Amino acid sequence: MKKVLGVVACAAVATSMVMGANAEDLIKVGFAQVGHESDWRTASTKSAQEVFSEENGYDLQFVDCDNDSAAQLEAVRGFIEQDVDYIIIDPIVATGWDTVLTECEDAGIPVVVIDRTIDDSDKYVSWVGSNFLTEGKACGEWLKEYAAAKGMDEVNVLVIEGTNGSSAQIGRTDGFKEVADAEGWTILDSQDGDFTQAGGQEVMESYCKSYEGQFNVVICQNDNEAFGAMDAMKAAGVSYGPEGDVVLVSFDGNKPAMESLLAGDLTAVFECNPLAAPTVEAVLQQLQAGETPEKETYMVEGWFANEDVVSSITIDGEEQPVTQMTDEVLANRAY
Ligand code: GZL
Repeated sequence: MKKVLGVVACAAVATSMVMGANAEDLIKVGFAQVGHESDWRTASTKSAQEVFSEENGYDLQFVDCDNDSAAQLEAVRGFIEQDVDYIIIDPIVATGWDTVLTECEDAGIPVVVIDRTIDDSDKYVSWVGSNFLTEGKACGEWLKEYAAAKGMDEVNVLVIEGTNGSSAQIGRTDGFKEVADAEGWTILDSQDGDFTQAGGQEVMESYCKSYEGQFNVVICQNDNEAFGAMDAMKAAGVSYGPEGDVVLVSFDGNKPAMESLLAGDLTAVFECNPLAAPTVEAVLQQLQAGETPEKETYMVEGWFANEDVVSSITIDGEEQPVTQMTDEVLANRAY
């Protein structure tokens, strides 16, 4: 590929993490991060910056792509221009990747995908992340058991989705819908809250007007949307939580959400582990050693509830525990 000097006009500017000498001895890694939209993202970025530090032997070129797919593609092309050793991508959306991944391949730069998936190209060495379809199914299977235990004769659901087109939104939506359809539940509406607190509040404000008195379950596809939904429901006089009129659940499980679960605002949380960077680093070390890493590595994550009404759920034939949130469980959380 011809390399031209030029400024890569990018919404986000690569931030070199190298302060000391001997920069040429460091492994140069370009990381195109989704953005800074959520607590989950903050934890993911912090983990990556700790792992790919200069003292660990890395020169991290970090780009926050601000949830802008065009900026993310430009960031990756910028890494090619800089001739980094490896490129890490957390893809904002799952498609539109084959062209730029071909450019990475032509430049001889291995790509590792972290967290979300790329669904229209396999021109990357390895992916490390979560099974979003399983997370969605876990939410559905838990609600099935919870509704039965609580004698809920109707389940009328509102969903606040994550960034549309992201694999997290696709998987969680499809997984939950599979159970909802099998159970005959009514999904009254399902709109994009963009994984942000403001987005969750805006969608929930609209829902409180359009579906007043019609819903008894709200599924938020991340913690921050759930915090926004709480503000909207409070303002509309809608009660939520185990003692309220509405079952409110979220995905992710960062500390603020687990505190909310313990306090009885959230009824259940379906964990999505943001700490994939150490596993990605192990992949890079394998590549450095000339070894072939696994194509896919899944993060370990669990399911949590405020009460011990449902002690386990079965997902695709496998029984999995549901952990009741307590002070002790909260104190032992890594993030
Ligand atoms: C999922 C991750 C999602 C989180 C959100 O792995 O990509 O993006 O669920 C984050 O909090 O914004």
